[in-house]
Amino acid sequence: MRRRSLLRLVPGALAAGSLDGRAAAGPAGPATDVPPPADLSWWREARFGLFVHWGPVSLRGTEIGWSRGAQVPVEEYDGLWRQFAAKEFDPRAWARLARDAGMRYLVLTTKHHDGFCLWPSRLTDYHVGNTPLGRDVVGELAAACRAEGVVFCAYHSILDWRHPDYPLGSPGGKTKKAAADMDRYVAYLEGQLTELLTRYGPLGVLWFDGEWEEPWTEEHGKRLYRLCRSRQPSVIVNNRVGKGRQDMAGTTAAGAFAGDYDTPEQRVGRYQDARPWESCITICEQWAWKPDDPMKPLAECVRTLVTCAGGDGNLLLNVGPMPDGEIEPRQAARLREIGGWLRTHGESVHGTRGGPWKPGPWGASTRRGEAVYVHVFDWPGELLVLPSIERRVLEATVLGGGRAEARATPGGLELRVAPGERRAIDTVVRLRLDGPADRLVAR
Ligand code: FHN
Repeated sequence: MRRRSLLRLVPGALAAGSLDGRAAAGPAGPATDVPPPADLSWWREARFGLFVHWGPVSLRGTEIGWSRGAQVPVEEYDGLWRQFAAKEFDPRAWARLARDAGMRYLVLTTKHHDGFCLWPSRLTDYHVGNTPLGRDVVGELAAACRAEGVVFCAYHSILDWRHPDYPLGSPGGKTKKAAADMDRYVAYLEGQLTELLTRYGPLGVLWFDGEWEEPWTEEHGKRLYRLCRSRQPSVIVNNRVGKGRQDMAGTTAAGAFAGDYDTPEQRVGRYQDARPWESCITICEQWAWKPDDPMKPLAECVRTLVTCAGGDGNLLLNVGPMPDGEIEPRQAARLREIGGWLRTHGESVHGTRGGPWKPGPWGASTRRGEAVYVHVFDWPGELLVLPSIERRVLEATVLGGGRAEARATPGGLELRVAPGERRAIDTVVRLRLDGPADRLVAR
């Protein structure tokens, strides 16, 4: 991906009263030739979603898209659909797993960089309908999500290294196609998005990707954004629709068309409350399934979620289902463990905003109404001392049970929880304040 030398981070300074549901426009003000950003309030409340990278490539256990013409010869890669039977594919089980993990939305790769479509598109033969599986994965999963109360969302790659009209090819966009026709490819892309936007009911988010290559322009991005919002006015569209994303930090360049939110990748975004963001991170290392792929421990998963929420952002945690259609049992078990933690601590994540104390080596904080949740990962000692806030603490308790003390001193707010009552992963101290917490300045 094209990398910019200088990382220009969006400053996290909190202007009092800016914690509302609507996405702020890009740093240089709203692009006038696209509709205003969508309403992100449900999505911001959700805080936690499941990312699913899946396709015939899972039969090879190599990385989706990128291994085409690299670890896997193009011909072999493009022939994998013939063995894609996925006999254990159970969309209801995927949706239920997301719900049990405490996730509120699910983003499925409808088409990744390899061009394979997980719905029976009328615009190509290279789709799941022609495989031994033969089922409409998008359609069935959208219905299953609705049945389980999980918002269904669609990932879609703008680039397509297999499509003859897309100018660049595998491996990794490093080859050129002499007979390509980008206008014809854009018509194909827009045609497929129209299928997705008109066949499967409301989509929560359109999660675009693969916008970084030269053939795709900002004008293409704005046109696609207009198409999506005209078909589904409430669909949320990420900042990978145009050319505004700067780098893997996922923030948007000043003045660029920004879509509705920023997308840090494989890292937790920095504290930012003026513009929504969501970190996408793999539960293992690869996006698509790989045998024995090292998996993140529970503590890391929980702390990553909490640090995203403490930075006023979302976490989209990724799994790659196996070729038989099952989500690997150890990954499913990890997700349920996260769900178990959220059953006790969910009030300190869902429906909260980040701050008033920005994430630090000690942990992070979140807030809602008159409550502030201090998430302590590592106690610096007997006390944790935080900068003072312009509110009195009326009561301090430990979520899940346990006593806590909060003492305002000239040196700051002192928090104390006896070692025996602390939690290994995250001790969540709930502070009840003498008024709303949303106007407290983050620091
Ligand atoms: O190349 C893709 C990658 O396979 C994966 O889909 C991630 C998810 O955000 N995005 C791209 C890399 O930036």
